[in-house]
Amino acid sequence: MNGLQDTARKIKNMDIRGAGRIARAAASALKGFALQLDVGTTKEFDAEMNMAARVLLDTRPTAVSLYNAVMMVIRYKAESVDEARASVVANADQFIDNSNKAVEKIGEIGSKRIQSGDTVLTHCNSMAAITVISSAHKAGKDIRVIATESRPRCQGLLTIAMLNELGIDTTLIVDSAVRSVMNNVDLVVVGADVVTANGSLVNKIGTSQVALCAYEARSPFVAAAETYKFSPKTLMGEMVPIEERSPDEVATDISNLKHVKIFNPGFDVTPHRYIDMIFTEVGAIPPEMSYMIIKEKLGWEMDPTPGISQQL
Ligand code: RUB
Repeated sequence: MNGLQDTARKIKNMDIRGAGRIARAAASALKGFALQLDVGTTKEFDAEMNMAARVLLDTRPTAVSLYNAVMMVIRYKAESVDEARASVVANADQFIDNSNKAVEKIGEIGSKRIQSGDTVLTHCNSMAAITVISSAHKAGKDIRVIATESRPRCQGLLTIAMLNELGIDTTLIVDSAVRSVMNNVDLVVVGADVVTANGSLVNKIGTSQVALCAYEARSPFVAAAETYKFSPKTLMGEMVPIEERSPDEVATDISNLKHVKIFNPGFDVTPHRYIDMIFTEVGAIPPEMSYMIIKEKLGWEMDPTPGISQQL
C-alpha cells in the first residue's frame, strides 16, 4: 500500500492539489496498487481495491473529481484476478488520458470567449481556468490577467508564476481588491471542485464573493469544469461537504484572545444564477444544463453495477 498511502498523504497535505490533479493522482495510485496486488481470488482483489479506494476518498472531502475518478477506475466486472487487474489499469489510463484531453478541449472552447484587449480575472489556481487563458494567449490575443492572492493558502501565487512563465501580462491583487478592479474586467474565469445538479459551483473559498462582484458590475462570470467535476451524488439529493481546514492556515496567533475562534472553510458555493456559462469538454453550457451532463456522462448512480463501487 506504500505508493497509495504516499499519494493519499500528498493529497491530504496538499502537495497534490487542484481537483483535476487530485483525480489523476488517485487514478494513477489505484493503477499502481492493482499492479502490485498479490491475491488469489477476485473476492480478495475486490476487497483490497475497496480498501484502497476508501484510503483515497478519506483524504479531502469536497472535490467530487476524486470520487468520480475512483468510481470510474474501480468499475469493473471480471472473472479472474488478472482480468480485474487489467480492467483497473485500462480504466485508470483512460481516465487520465480523457482528463488531460478534457482540459485541452476546455481551453480551446473557452478561449473563444476572450477577445484581444480583454482583461480576465481568475481566482485561486485552476488548471482548467489557466488553460482557457493560455489558449487565448497562444492564439495571439493581447490579454491581461488579474489574479487574486486566494488566502489563506495563497494558491494565486502559483497562478501568477504559471502566467508569468507563459509571458502573460499579470497583476496580483489581494482578495479584498476584487470589487475595486471589477469594472475593468471583461471576463471572470474560475475552476471547479464540484458542479451540482442545479448548476451551482463549489470552488475555492472567495469564489462566490468574486461572482457577486462580477454580477453587480455586469462582468461575465464563467467556470471551466471537466465533466467529472459534476456531482452525481447531488442528483441523489446529497449536499456537498465543505472542507473545514486548520485554523493554523490563517496564520494569526489568537491564543491570548479567549473569546475568539477561527473558522477556515476551504470552499464556498456560488449559486447558478451568478454563473453565465460553464465550459466543459463537451461544450459551453448554461449552468441549468448540469443535470443533463450528470445524467448522460455520469449516470452510474442511477444504474449501479453490482460490485465494489456500490459500497463506497
Ligand atoms: C483548488 C481550487 C481549484 C479547483 C479547480 O483548491 O479550488 O479552483 O480545484 O482546479 P485547492 P483544476 O487548492 O484547495 O485544491 O481546474 O486545476 O482542477
